[in-house]
Amino acid sequence: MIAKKSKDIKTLFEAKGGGISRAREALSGVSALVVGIASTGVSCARFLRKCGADVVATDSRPAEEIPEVDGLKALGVKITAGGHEGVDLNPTGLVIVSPGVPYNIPLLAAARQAGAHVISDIELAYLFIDSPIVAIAGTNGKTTTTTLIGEMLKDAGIRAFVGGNIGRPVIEFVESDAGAAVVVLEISSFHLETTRTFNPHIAVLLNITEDHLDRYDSFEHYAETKFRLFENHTRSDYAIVNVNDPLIAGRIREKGIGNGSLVPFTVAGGLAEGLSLKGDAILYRRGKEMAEVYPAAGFGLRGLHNMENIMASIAAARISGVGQESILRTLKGFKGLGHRMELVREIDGVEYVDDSKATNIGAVMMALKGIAGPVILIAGGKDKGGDYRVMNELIRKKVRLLILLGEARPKIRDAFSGLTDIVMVNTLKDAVRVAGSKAKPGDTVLLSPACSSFDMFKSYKDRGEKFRQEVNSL
Ligand code: UMA
Repeated sequence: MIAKKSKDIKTLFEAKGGGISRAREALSGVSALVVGIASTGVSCARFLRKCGADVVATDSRPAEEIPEVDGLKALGVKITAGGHEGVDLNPTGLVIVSPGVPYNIPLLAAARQAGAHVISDIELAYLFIDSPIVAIAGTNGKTTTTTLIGEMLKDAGIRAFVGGNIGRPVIEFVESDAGAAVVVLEISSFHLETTRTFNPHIAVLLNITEDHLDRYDSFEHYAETKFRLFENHTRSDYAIVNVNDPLIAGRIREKGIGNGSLVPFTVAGGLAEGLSLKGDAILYRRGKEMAEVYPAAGFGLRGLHNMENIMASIAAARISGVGQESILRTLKGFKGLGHRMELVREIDGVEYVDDSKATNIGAVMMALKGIAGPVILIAGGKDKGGDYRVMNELIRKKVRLLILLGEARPKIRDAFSGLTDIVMVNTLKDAVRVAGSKAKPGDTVLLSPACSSFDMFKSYKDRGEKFRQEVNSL
């Protein structure tokens, strides 16, 4: 039997833009495989069918656990669920892989071997987007910065789509055919593993600290993946980067950071070009023609890491055409996002703070640095393979009591033993009770786990909500 041959898609990557009408021309008759049927996979499968592609979607979860299966089948998507065995790669030319699916599972290795183009949803969408893209990457601060830039554009009356890792798959933008003056995307390293021609006009890199080491074979591998953001930059693009981050600064010194114009920022001060702090002000200088001053205080966002997010947002918004007034109005009105250093309640002089979004070590370090008094830290969850000992100094100086929870408990206890008092608990309820019974006025009880939540909770949001409930029942 002669296998059905997929339409030749080589030319797909040679053109760009044209929205859904070019997508229909380019994708009609293409055999596509969608790997992972969660929010990204569902939106990509739907889009590809709309464009006339033959679509197979596969997921390791059984069909009964995937609510969207029936809807996709009704659109003509063929489903292989409960594992990837039996997926026929023969006619497949295009493979769209969800960010949560590891890069090298056997199915994807076999697809590459068979000559298929394995790309992320970000790359697929990019091929058809006409608007300039602002992409925000970094280990921490991505969602806050992405949201801020979106709000600044909105305040200035500039129509923007905001999506990506923040929770709204970007292919929905292409599918809607709504158009926008700017597309703002939160980009994770998972996305960047499988981009190819993706080239954001404005690329922001906030920081790189250890994360996702359960997925990457080394920290260098994780960092290199993040630098792919700049890979296709040309001279007309912009690289807005935090030069106070030692890894990013080192990279710029050694290899540069793509061919775009460099817009550096730092909270350390003293830059002749870019954004830096001087006393209570942010100075933004570009060449001889631009020198602007913004206040560095009086905003709802607090802490040095948020100052970095603010600087990056100012630069991206200004380059996108937002005026200073809109920027300031947005910064003054923006209260921050939930589960990030969020004050839940104060009881008898003790502040209870929800930082459930701190799913890696760097985020916890930033949280501890931002708190002046003693801390009772609730940490632990699903380990992501990092080395907790980089926090030793901060734990010794700031943490009066460490309450550990979840799968990572023994590993964290071993890392910090002898540095502070440590208590192991089985539930978040017990963690909050122990914290409440030991806290003294002036203390901060901080949930900042340094781990993902999936061993005990649905998500970091779920963990944060449960923490809030327990604190409110104290
Ligand atoms: N799966 C397989 N085979 C495998 C492994 C997984 O089929 O070998 C399946 C899973 O059963 C699941 C699907 O693949 O059904 C995984 O999909 P997904 O995790 O990519 O889920 P989506 O809903 O598509 O969410 C993704 C991003 N998830 C991840 O990167 C893990 C979301 O980022 C993003 O908001 C969404 O796309 C829309 O763009 C979340 C995230 O945790 C917030 N991101 C990481 C982070 O911020 O640290 C990078």
